Amino acid sequence: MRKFAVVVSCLALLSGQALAQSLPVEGTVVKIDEGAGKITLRHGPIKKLDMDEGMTMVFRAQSPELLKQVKAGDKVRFDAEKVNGQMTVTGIAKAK
Ligand SMILES: [Cu+2]
Repeated sequence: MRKFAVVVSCLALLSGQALAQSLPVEGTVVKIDEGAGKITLRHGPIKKLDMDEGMTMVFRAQSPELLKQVKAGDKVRFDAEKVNGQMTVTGIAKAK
């Protein structure tokens, strides 16, 4: 049983890293507001959203689960899209 647990945790780690690499934007979590479903991120340029320079801004979280994966002060990688006119984080993971 112990061996099985080790294998499972390795898989979880690997998929976490693969996920982080598929997330194109680097940032740092400034603040999380779980009640409002919002996250404040300091981030680098996001060309597809016409942000040519880094900035600090509030994003809506696509799902509440996203906000449980990181905390204020974490360095992260994330992806964002404009959904119904609102800048929305669609994926986020703690960066190494
Ligand atoms: Cu921005």
